[in-house]
Amino acid sequence: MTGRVVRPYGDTTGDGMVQVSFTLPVAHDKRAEGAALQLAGKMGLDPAMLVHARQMGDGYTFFVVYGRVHHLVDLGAVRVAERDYPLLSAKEVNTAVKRRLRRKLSVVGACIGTDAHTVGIDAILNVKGIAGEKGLEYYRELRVLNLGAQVTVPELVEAARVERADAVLVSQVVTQRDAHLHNVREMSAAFREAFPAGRRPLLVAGGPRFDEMMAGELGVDRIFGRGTTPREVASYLVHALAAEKKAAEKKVVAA
Ligand code: B12
Repeated sequence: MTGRVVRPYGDTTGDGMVQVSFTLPVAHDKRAEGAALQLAGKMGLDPAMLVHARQMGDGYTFFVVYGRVHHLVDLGAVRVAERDYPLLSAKEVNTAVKRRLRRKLSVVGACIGTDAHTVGIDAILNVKGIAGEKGLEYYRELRVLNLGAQVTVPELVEAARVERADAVLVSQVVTQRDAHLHNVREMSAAFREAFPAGRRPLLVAGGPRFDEMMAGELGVDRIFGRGTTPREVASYLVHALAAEKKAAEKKVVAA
């Protein structure tokens, strides 16, 4: 995917039409609608058409605006975290864990901070799974402890120590005031302090509004975003732990 330039599509190919929605702190009247169009114009929508306006409680109005942008998207300049490991079946994951670790792979998961949105982490961990895939509990060679919601960082570190966790999976759904970023940074710093280098569990964060490119910045090994399936996570764990084990063996040989 290099060097291809595209425009948004609305009614006809390449017409540049987009739809945006936002809320302004004003009661719904003609002036509020004008204010919405002024904002859309400043955002580069020209022409801009107001297609929906609805008062949201006292003094707030929600708007949907449809309009043309003149920007181009350069597909060659898109940067995303692409999957750089093979997608394995449950059977292949179990076989790989057995062969490479010769014991069960221990996973501890939680939703940290004040976040109580457990549906995402449950979808990854619980047998029930998501999108027709079973969760990690289903994998015979994985031992999973799901701590649930509103787990504190010290509780998580302690559980990881008791369980001898190979991987710690943390979910963050609420992003108000960048809570997800602060919580993950705090978590990764605590694990670095509590475990010596080379003994720290693999740290994985997930949630719908993470930028998957931010793993390094947040101090975790991997970030999974919207629409992640359990199989992707299980395959990653096997891949990452095998790579770690290889690196450790190389060090021993070199010493
Ligand atoms: C259900 C829900 C709730 C339920 C949660 C029940 C529960 N047990 O989880 C309840 C009613 C409790 C709730 C409460 C609140 N909610 Co709510 N909630 C939702 C809702 C409708 C759906 C979330 C969901 O279940 N998605 C389905 C799962 C499967 O998707 P997912 O979380 O993205 O998970 C997938 C991936 O992200 C990824 N993933 C997620 N975690 C992890 C972790 C790892 C390790 C990995 C590998 C992958 C991974 O894999 C999953 C499977 O694909 C969303 C809106 C929406 N449509 O998303 C709002 C939403 C998340 N809630 C929101 C808010 C504001 C709240 C409240 C603050 C409301 C209030 N004022 O009280 C409270 C906060 C409570 C708290 N302390 O956290 C906002 C968050 C806004 C923001 N920017 O942060 C949202 C976006 C609604 C909105 N548009 O305003 N909520």
